[in-house]
Amino acid sequence: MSSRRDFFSGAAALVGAGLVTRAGAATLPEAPSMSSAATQPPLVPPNGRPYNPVVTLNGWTLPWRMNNGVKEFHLIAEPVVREIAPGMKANLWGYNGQSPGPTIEVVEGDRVRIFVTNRLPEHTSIHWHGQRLPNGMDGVTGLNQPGIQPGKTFVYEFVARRPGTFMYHPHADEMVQMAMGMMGFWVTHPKDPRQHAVDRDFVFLLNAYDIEPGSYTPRVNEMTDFNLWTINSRAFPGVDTMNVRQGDRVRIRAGNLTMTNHPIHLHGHEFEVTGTDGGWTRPESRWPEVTTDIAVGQMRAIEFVATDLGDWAFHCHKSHHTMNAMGHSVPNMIGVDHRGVAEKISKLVPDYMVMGDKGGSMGEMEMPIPDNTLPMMTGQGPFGGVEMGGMFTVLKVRKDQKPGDYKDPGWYKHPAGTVAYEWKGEAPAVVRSGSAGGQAMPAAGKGPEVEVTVRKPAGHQGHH
Ligand SMILES: [Cu+2]
Repeated sequence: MSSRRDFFSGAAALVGAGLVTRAGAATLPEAPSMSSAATQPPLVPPNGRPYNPVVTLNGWTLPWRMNNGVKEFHLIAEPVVREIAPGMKANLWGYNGQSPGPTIEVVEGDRVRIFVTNRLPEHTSIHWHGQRLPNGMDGVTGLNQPGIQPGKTFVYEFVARRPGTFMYHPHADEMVQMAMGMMGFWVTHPKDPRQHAVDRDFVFLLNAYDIEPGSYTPRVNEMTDFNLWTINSRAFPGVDTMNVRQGDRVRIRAGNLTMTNHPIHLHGHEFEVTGTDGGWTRPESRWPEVTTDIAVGQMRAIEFVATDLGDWAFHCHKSHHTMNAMGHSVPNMIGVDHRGVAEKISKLVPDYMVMGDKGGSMGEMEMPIPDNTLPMMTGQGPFGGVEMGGMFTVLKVRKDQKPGDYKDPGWYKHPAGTVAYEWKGEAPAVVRSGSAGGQAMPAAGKGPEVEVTVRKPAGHQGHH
């Protein structure tokens, strides 16, 4: 029988989280399962060595049991239904009820034993990306171990030797299993909790799916043309915000398990990259940034002090990664006055959609979309449509966000006189130069014509 724990917030049900089993050593540890895609509060370690727990955006940390000094976890690879954002669910493969799977948190030097049960219709394995471990624990099917067949359980055991930021994912039918959402985050905390201590430590994976509008299951043969760019398998406005207190030292750790790079950009603050795949960066190697590129298979930890109050955008800077699933071959209609035309075409082609003729502002546009599909650009802010999707969320810096409180404080209330405003005075006539400009260069290959054009009558504005 499963026990139900209450320390997780709201209606989120953590099922079967018995941290100590009745029967003891000879049994499998229980495998807690998460039914909610909401961000769960940090799991304060109930036993073992102390550490400062992380917060997984739209995710949770896997409880463990101690067995003669060994931290034992139980992962179940299985089909899951993941809410990508309100209004859209996806049939994915994941671990313990969700995709990504739960975050695993251990302490440098911990001996760790992970039981992996396969409830998928094909074999799998887990590779502990970035870890120092015995070769036979590295999880590459065929190279380091046979695949875990459906219905079977394998045991991985190693000492978490190096503190830092890691990921886990299958090394078996990889392209399919990762395109279906099989992945998770791993943090090995330093032995001394005062080392690298921060006030808030957020973690998530960058991932991507190819889900046709109106359908539920990713296409798994996709190599480049993904249409849903997600933060921990959530698309904006489904990505929870990162809520911090003014003056907090904040760390954000991201791992990239998509097939392309993501220049991750933070507004309002400069950060430093304090951790990479290989561990902590040396302080003398750091420089300030507002964007850092995270390549395929990489992990990055960035840190900053949240000095400035407000709601600050945090997003991938590839603009098509902050949009949700869109059709292909959409023509650019900027400058085309199509008033009345769209309506006529819609009668002939029901799913016809016009890119805005004034810059494509679709955030405010009402158009019919298939069931189980997110609008391309959406999310309501205090001033209207945010016109974003995909890899986008908000860092909320507040004076009164209590330590340990991760609840959304609502929208920022801007002090009077600090919001951009509309100019309502006279607009002077714009004076433009009538010349092409003295610096204008003749077109290539037109050299001999220059002398000819000199003879042309005054007033001609061609080449000089
Ligand atoms: Cu991106």
